[in-house]
Amino acid sequence: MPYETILVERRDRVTLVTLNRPQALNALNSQVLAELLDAFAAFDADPDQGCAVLTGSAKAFAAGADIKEMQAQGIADMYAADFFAGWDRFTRTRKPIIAAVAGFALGGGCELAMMCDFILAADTAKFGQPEVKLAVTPGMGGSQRLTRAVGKAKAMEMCLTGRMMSAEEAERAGLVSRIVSADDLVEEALKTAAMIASMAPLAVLANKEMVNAAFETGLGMGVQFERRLFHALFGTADQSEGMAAFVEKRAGVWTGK
Ligand code: CO8
Repeated sequence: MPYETILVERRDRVTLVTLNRPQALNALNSQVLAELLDAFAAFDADPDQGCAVLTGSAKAFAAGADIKEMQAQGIADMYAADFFAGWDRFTRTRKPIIAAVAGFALGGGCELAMMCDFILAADTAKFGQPEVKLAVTPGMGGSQRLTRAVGKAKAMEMCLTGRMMSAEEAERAGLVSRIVSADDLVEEALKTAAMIASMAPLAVLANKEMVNAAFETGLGMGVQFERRLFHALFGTADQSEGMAAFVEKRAGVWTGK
């Protein structure tokens, strides 16, 4: 499928996906969604790819869902099409995705960043859920993921006032894992992705799955789920190789088996 709204590059075992609608500050419309779903399905299915980076431009990661596309829609259109339910498929990508965010990550843009596995923020990043100013609400999971990430007080204030959070505040609140200078953002994200992609592939999948389970289960079930996945990895060739390599003071060589 040829893409018009995103750019996709493969760098060794890392896929770099760049949102590319500069005229609309990377606003997310149905075409962006379809192209992202296609690109990330291909990434997930490719055994040579281990981690992805999703980024935007220096000015905007994404300034939200496309207001001009939504403007004329009524409830019948939205409900019949289950508008934007396709984003749930994005969250089912099994391999890790790092969001590299510079500039505006607003509304659906903030929600998309939060659907990724972690966020690296440029010092220029600004996060917000300004939908209330359009007389609507977050619709791609923002009220839920932001609340889990930063707690009720900040999430409630941001959703009710639409105010933006700076990169520093976002890091303090736990929304982003690290801040890097805007000039270094994509290279740093690619470096981090390459490190993840160099790990044993099944262990990477298992680590992602178990951290995500923390959002869906209580503590007891979550700890049990972790222990069972930990046990399961002892059926893999890479576990034998990883532990032998440590004992023999050499680097592990992974087969993904
Ligand atoms: N949708 C469509 N177009 C947009 C959007 C957007 N979200 N954001 C910016 N643009 C367009 C502008 O209309 C403008 O286009 P044009 O040149 O044709 O007029 C172009 O991008 C540049 O934007 P500005 O001139 O406004 O740039 P500024 O630097 O002056 O301002 C801002 C930048 C502050 C980011 C400003 O553009 C802005 O406030 N944008 C809207 C932010 C917003 O409200 N986002 C939330 C959208 S609603 C949403 O995301 C809901 C998600 C859930 C939906 C799920 C449905 C089920």
